[in-house]
Amino acid sequence: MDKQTVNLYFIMGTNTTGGKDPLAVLENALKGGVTCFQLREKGHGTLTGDDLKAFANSCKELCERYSVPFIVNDDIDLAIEIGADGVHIGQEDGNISEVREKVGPDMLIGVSTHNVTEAIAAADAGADYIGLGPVYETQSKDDAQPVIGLEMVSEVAALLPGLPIVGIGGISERKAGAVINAGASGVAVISAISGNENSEEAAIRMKGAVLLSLTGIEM
Ligand code: 3NM
Repeated sequence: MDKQTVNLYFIMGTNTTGGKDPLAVLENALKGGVTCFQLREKGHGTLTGDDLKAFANSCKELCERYSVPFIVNDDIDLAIEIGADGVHIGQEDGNISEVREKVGPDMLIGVSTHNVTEAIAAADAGADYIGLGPVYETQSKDDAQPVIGLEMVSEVAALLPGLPIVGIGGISERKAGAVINAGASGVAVISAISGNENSEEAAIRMKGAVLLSLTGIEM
């Protein structure tokens, strides 16, 4: 998997948009240039069953229109059923090689990691990319682990130079550059895009910050 694919990784569920229409938020984020999208339908009042499937299909269609990979969080069966581009799993969601058996050779597998041991284990087991966090304090995950800071990003990036590493957790437009400078290939965000009144503008500015740090060129 190309490191550029995770430059600006947007995560959303129907309960993370502050009442705004989630499909409108997603489309605006896509217009603003997000490079990857994960549907993370978790927590109170979220969709299940056929409603979730229909919503996931709508997200997938939108992502296809913008040629952006569509990744499903946790729900491997749903990812297979609707033909998602990838699945993202946590440390408690089973063994990566078993997931690979299930999804086949082509689907991307991303894994949430929080330290060097988990990152190396995920890479060894064939993860296509890892999420690494929480880099900063986050309001978007109830059971978030303790903050790992930029030093951990640098440490993991130095150990796994070939692996796309996505920093996650409390990353704002202002902080994105530092995460990239520490060695991440990209940043994954919920609130920085969906919590903003204008998701397209937020994505454009965030992408600019990421690309400036990666290339030194103002976009
Ligand atoms: N996973 P925001 S932090 C979904 O550390 C998620 O693994 C994390 O949301 C981890 O950009 C997080 O609003 C929430 O902080 C990210």
